[in-house]
Amino acid sequence: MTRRPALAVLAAIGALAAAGCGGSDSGAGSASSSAAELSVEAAYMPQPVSDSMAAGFLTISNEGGKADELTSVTSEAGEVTLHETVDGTMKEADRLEVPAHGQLVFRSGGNHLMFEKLRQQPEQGQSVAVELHFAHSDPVTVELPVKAATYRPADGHSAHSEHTGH
Ligand SMILES: [Cu+2]
Repeated sequence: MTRRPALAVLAAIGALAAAGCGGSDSGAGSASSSAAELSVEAAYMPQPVSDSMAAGFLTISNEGGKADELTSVTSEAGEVTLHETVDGTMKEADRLEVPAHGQLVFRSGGNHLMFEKLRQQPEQGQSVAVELHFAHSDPVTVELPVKAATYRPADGHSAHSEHTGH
């Protein structure tokens, strides 16, 4: 009697390894010259109108030659989830890509950080600290200054209606 579960397991591991890093070039190892190089700018939180919920926006730039992924955001202020807007409807995202030589942009009407179960309602002039966690890069801590509820960065527009569905 022969048993072959070991083979099946090996095949599964092989498939995982192949799918793991998404890159078509080089695989693991000596990639120090092509790692993601992340920086964050334009972070802010419009002063929330709700005492338990708020949105946050920022831009993550990647100067490096390798893509990374934002996998989660944590904050002492409350629970944070990633939301993306697809065809005008927002939905929670497990992770969002930061493309090589590109940007992951959170802005009104598009991707946003969703704060829920806030311990206290942030007010203009305060700031909210968040920690960004990535698939490959080290975590990055960012302060989101709380702006007026009507604050819009240069090309923003009407943000409020999009959160009435929560
Ligand atoms: Cu949302």
